[in-house]
Amino acid sequence: MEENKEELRAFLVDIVNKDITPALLEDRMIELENLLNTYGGLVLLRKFQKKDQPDYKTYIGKGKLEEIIAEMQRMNSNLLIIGNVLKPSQIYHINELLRPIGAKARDRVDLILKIFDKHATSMEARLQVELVAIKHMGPRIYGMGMELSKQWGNAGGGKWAMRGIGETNTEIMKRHLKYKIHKIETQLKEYEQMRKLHRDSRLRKGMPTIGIVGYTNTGKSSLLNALTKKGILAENKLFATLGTHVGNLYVMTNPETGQGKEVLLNDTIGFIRDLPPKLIKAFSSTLEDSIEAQFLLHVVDASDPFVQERIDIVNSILNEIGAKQKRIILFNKIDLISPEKLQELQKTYGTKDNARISIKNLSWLDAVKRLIVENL
Ligand SMILES: Nc1nc2c(ncn2[C@@H]2O[C@H](COP(=O)(O)OP(=O)(O)OP(=O)(O)O)[C@@H](O)[C@H]2O)c(=O)[nH]1
Ligand SMILES: [Mg+2]
Repeated sequence: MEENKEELRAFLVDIVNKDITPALLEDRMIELENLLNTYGGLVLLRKFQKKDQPDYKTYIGKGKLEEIIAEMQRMNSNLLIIGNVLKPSQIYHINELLRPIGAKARDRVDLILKIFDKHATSMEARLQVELVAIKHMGPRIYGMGMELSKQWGNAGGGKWAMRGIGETNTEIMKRHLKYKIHKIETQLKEYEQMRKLHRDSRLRKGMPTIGIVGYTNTGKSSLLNALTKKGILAENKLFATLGTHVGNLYVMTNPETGQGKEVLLNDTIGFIRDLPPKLIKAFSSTLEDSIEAQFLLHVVDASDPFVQERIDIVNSILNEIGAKQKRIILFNKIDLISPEKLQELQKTYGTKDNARISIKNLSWLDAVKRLIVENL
């Protein structure tokens, strides 16, 4: 990607509702900053605008945008990150305004896609990212075609003739992208079928699958590693995991007879707020193993100041992808919270069907295994 070559010196802008609390505003900013850091950029300035109705043409209000562009030029910034999901024409118009100062604009989805692109290592994940990128960028390209045809049309006398050229190019582009989408979807179908075969064979063997889900960076991969010694990359980055990882775990189902059972744990992509449905859908085949799982372990970062908000976001995405099974919350990272906060969590969420864990201290391992056995 073109941006990888030059140092990214970014301005972050978030357009928020007028009634947002300062704490939530700060949380959104930190998350946006984390996304940019994960992608690999330097934050020069953070700005927000309180606005209930985004600007129709440029999303950010006109005056505010002019002010931002002038300041970006002064500070030699080459990237404007907008923490919202913009319409293709809006991002196009902002980019046009940024062109004279040699900078570009990206919205939240662009940024997440670029991170996905950077982290996709398996062939399947790469295909999924490519698919969603085309679906996301496609309308932008058509939008540009429309813009161009309008500009050409207004420029000279031959309005209809010139518009014709713009539309022809758009049509060619549309056809090309349609073909590309079809090709990728066919390839992805093969992976999906392979996965289904594996799932069916596990079912025949009576081996249950348990899905590990949760907000991004909460410790899902760390949990799988701790339980199965799988050695999956776990790092302090958003969306470190793309695609699925499975690990086997042997649990004792009857301590008296020494009888046990092998279960499969399934780790997958983390969730984040404002994730557009089409982005989730692109990963639906990898999420399928979780949707089909016997139950879900929902990993929550206990040290997060917005625990309930994160739980709600994950639950709503799970509902959206049709995961109906039982969800068991595991509060992770309890090494990072005070005994008072721990008590508070206990009071709010109870202890039945929930567990408190920390990957830094493995004394909880047996409690989690017990929870798994109880729910098999
Ligand atoms: N202090 C502390 N850090 C933890 C704990 N569990 C995980 N981490 C750290 O949290 C970061 C994220 O861990 P991951 O296991 O990669 O999280 P994930 O949920 O798989 O993240 P994504 O795949 O990016 O969605 C890593 O830096 C871990 O070392 C814990 O119990 N305590
Ligand atoms: Mg992970």
